[in-house]
Amino acid sequence: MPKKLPNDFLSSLEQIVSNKGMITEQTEIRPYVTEQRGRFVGETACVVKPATTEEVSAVVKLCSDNNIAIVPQGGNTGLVSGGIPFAEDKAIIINLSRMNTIRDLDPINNTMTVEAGCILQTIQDHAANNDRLFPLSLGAEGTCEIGGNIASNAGGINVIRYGNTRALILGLEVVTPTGEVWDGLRALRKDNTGYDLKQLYIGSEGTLGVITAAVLKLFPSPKEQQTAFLALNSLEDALPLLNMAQSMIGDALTSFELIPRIGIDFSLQHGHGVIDPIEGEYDWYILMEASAGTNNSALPDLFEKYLEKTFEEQWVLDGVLAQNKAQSDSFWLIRENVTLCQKPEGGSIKHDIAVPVSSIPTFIKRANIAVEKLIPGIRPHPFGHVGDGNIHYNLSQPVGMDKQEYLNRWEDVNRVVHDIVIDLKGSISAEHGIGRVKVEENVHYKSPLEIKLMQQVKRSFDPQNIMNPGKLIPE
Ligand code: FAD
Ligand code: 2HG
Ligand code: ZN
Repeated sequence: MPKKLPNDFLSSLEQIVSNKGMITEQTEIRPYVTEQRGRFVGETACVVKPATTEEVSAVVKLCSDNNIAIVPQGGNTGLVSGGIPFAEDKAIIINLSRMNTIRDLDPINNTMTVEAGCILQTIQDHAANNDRLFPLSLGAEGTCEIGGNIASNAGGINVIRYGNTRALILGLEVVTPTGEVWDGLRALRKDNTGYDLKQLYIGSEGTLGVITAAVLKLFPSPKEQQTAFLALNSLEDALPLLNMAQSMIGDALTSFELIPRIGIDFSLQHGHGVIDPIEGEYDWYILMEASAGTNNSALPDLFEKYLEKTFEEQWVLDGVLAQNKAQSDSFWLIRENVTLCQKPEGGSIKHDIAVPVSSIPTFIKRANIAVEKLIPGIRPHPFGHVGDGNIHYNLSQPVGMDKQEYLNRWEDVNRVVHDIVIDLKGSISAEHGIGRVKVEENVHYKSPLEIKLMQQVKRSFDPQNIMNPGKLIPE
């Protein structure tokens, strides 16, 4: 059972958010404390769902006065257990889902002001309906919320062109750990008036304050799009293929994703409506997309010339260029299923790593040898945003091995893989963040000075340590 809260605390909360904004029934609380990977189930006595910034402010002030910890939560799709409280935390969840108003869209300024609980897909659709693009895109976009995206500085499939969430935010509204409201909702592309506080909140994973609204950058919506599914001659050939794309189609390149054969096999076996676009089997594939913001651009010509060149150089052995939106969607369906279809294959030990793009083949080869030595029969499933140097180096259990016995090796395997990442001057978390699950690993690899500086930032924003304690940095 969750730790008991002070007697009158729950009724004071209810006075702020009314019974519509409170969940105290444990069976109803369960989905809010269960994280995506299914590895952990947390505990809380209460999920609060405020409907306005004023309500968030009042709830946080009440928590501060009573020294009760807070875990901010959006769509709860995070992959590092940052959005759920653990038993020892005695924390409440502030879930932002009811704050889902789009406050404004300014087509001339190319900005949109949204509340933290807006679902990412709703934001994308609203931008598209106004002939604009909000380019953040990831598999969980139908469920994750912009506040969660901002707090975790999400990446996704368009980073190569538009940057990660950090590059897409112009302003924020935040409730501080004492319940004050910082109105930083500036819609400016230039503002050089001191420390850029919004950048501290972006990627802070709920440890510095509760994000309640944001000003987002919009872009021209794509008018022409080219999507290709290519079978590589070798993993190494992904590098000249990317390099050539950047020099021949330049800025128009929006996605460059790596898919291994095992990912296609899992998707064909467990996914719905997945079709292998290329006859024959190859070890590695690239799904790439380019787009232009105007009609009748040079893009189709350039793309065709580029593809010819990749065949001439024999970097690509076979490939399909999507002829219409439906075909392009069918390529992206494979990519989506590559993520989802690891689950039915049993235990999967995950890594979300980045190395310099030039070191990707070395990383994958070295890691494959190391993990096979550790657990013979382990099945590497490296995929993802190779154009950003970001690989989800996920490892499915050997066929027939006991799932729990395999998952018990999680930390040993992480250490072997992360040692290689650090040796190649990479990062142990490219886009998913640190949350709860990578705190110790981060401390192991970062310098004590870097950890100390982060702790000083945390202390100066949240001296009481009530904002998502124990997440991101050690207490
Ligand atoms: P939550 O999971 O609810 O929270 C995430 C963190 O942010 C927690 O620490 C929480 O405390 C904090 N937080 C949430 N809301 C607020 C707020 N309003 N104020 C302050 N702190 C807050 N991630 C990627 O980067 N790239 C991908 O390609 C990608 N693909 C995914 C695909 C699938 C199928 C799934 C399940 C997940 C994927 N993710 C990906 C991970 C996840 O979707 C992102 O991290 C997303 O940004 C989390 O948003 P959320 O609303 O679910 O946040
Ligand atoms: C993706 O790119 C996500 O699909 C999820 O970041 C990665 O399953 C994973 O580890
Ligand atoms: Zn990803």
